[in-house]
Amino acid sequence: RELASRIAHFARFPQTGVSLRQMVEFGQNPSQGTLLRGAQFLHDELPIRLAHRVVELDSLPENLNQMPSVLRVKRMYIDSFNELINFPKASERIREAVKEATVQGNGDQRHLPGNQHNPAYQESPRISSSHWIPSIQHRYHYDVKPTELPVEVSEYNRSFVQTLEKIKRRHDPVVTTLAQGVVEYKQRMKTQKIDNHVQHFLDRFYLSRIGIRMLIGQQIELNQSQQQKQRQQGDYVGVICTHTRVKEVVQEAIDNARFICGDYYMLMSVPVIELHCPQELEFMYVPSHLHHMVFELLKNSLRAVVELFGDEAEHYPTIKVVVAEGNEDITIKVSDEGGGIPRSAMEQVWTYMYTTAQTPMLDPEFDKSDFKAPLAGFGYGLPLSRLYARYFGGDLKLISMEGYGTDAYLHLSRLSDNEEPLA
Ligand code: W6P
Repeated sequence: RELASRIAHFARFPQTGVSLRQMVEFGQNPSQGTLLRGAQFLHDELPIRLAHRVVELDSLPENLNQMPSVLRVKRMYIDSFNELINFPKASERIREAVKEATVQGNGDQRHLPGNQHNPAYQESPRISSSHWIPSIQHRYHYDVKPTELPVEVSEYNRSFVQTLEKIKRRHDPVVTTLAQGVVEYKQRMKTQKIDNHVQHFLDRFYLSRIGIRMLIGQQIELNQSQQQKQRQQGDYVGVICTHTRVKEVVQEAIDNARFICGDYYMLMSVPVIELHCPQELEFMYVPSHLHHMVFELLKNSLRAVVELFGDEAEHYPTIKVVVAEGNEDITIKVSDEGGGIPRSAMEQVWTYMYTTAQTPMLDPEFDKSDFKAPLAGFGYGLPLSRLYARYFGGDLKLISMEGYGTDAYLHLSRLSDNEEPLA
């Protein structure tokens, strides 16, 4: 069909990675003209990324790619792909206006990296100079004088953001839908383990999803702060905070995890979590990602400790969080004395496995209001946290002493020049 060949066509283009630094440089006090360039970049880039995912879903083994849940997810990607390629390109008038208002500097316009070396991409008629996003050194040369822009520019931006919001919402249930697919797959295959091939597919798929949602979220946020005429709120550029205060975010994660834990196990006394962190340490990051990862690690440690010592214990061994500041990395170590993980089970920790205890949540008849989410162990927390870490050039590692406890090392790159990893 025509659709199939369009998807195949877009999937032949390489995906273009963006670094945290580029996102920040692009998003600092963007004018409507800059936002339009962002919209044009996403208008080109998102269909490529979505097409790659559709092709990957199709090339899953026969017994997987025909499962209802997998087909539902594929449908979402195809619908969003269609919406984007049917979204009109900015009109000649709009593009001319933005180009006119652009102060031409020394002509050294820069592209997002990656594609300029790819001959296929250069042949593509979709690429025009308006696709280019200036880097910070050239920002002021290329910035746009907002007063000179016709209203059509902001109208176009607003309409594109609406499309992005719709797409983002459509894809909200992707993780749970695919998780349901994994459950069905394991039932059908009568196995508890998931195939290495499937594991790698899911890692790539979810990593790609993190990237797509980051770019979409950034464009939505930048438009909203521009519309509300508020200067950038404090240190925020979209969802990125240029001065993320590590101690503050980690302490917040500690408080939340302890609260959830006490509530879940109905504890008299919740394990103490000690934090050692340089008071003033800050770096460029997405605070919500940082919170998510640390919160996830702490829930695992709390669960291990409470389950080892029982929910009636008066005292638990303290969980220790140490934050270290290096030149390349900020590393957050979470240490618990929760008995550790057998070496043979280490690999399982990173696989996407919904254990039987969690299946009720995936039953459509199941009453969510009755359900008590397990403290940790939906099976997705750790592998997804590792993907969040890797997305900006970090990593997550576990070292365990069976019979004693576990150390989790969360490495976060502070260089912020790492391009998005795009498999
Ligand atoms: C455990 C198992 C685990 C996973 C992740 C982080 C901490 C811990 N502790 O016992």
